[in-house]
Amino acid sequence: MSPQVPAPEPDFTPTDDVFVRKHLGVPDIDVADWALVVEGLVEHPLRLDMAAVLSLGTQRLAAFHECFGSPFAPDVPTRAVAQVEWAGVPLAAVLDRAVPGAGARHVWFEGADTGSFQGQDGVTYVKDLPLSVARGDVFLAHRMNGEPLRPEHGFPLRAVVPRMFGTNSVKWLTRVVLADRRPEGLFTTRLYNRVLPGESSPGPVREVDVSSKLFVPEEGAQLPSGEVELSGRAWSTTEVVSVEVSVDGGPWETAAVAPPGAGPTWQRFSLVRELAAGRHSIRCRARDLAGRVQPLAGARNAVHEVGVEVGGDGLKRRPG
Ligand SMILES: Nc1nc2c(c(=O)[nH]1)N[C@H]1C(S)=C(S)[C@@H](COP(=O)(O)O)O[C@H]1N2
Ligand SMILES: [Mo]
Repeated sequence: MSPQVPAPEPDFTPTDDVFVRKHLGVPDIDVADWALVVEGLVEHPLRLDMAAVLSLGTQRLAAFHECFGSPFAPDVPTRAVAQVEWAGVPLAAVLDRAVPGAGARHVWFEGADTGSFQGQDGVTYVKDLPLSVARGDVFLAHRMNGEPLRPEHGFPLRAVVPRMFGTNSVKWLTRVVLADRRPEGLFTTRLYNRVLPGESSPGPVREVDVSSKLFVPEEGAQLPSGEVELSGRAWSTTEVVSVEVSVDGGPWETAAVAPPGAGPTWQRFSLVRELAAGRHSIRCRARDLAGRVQPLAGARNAVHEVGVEVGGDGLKRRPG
């Protein structure tokens, strides 16, 4: 992409359409009783109520948000992706106050949700990141798309880890622990681990894969024949440099891809294409700056395919 092309304004998924994931249910939290505790290997353990969090200042972060999907079906694509404008404060501002000790290497994030999962009782939702990664990337959000976080999205405060799968973005955040080791647990060392291409042993599910999704037309759409705009979004840990579209298993055609934004946002792609009457399958695949390409099948980020029906002359475009 030419550097002269200005980055487009990010587009956001309406909150009503953002997917919701919860392993242990939605905890009922009264913000008046809530606090974020920061402890472990820190010089100054903290207990921050919401006023103290707000006193750190409020910044915005536009970021795509993608669910990894079931840890029991690691090769099944979920296509659960959204883009959100978060408001909150970088974790670094909190860590600057707590001052991690010399031995601190890992940051544990604990949610207020507890319960049973996969037959195990008394489970808490805990995730962790290396301290250097957490300090650089983690954002603590109390607002989503211009309104306070809704209960199901982590009210009153959640972690957001840009360019990592949603599983890392701990909701209902109540405790941050600085430690010299990773936490053993269902969601850290047992589930949500995978072997990446080119590696021999499993590691935690963190960075997203290169991926793309067709937004328009949707699966099952009825379209008039003629020129149709095929469009969607593509994202990765780095810039998406190309998206190709294939109709009915035909050759891959190069779509127009918007330049990347300054932050961790997705990129729009589109291709205008003539479609004759009949049923068609449309697929898209993205390639990123690191040379990663979406596989055709058998992986979480396998190419997305939608089936559409193009009518003959009788099918008119529906109003609205
Ligand atoms: N405390 C807590 N945080 C959590 C989860 C959870 O079950 N409990 N689910 C995770 C998963 S798997 C995803 S994909 C995201 C989803 O965030 P959302 O529901 O706001 O879209 O939250 C993550 N954070
Ligand atoms: Mo998820």
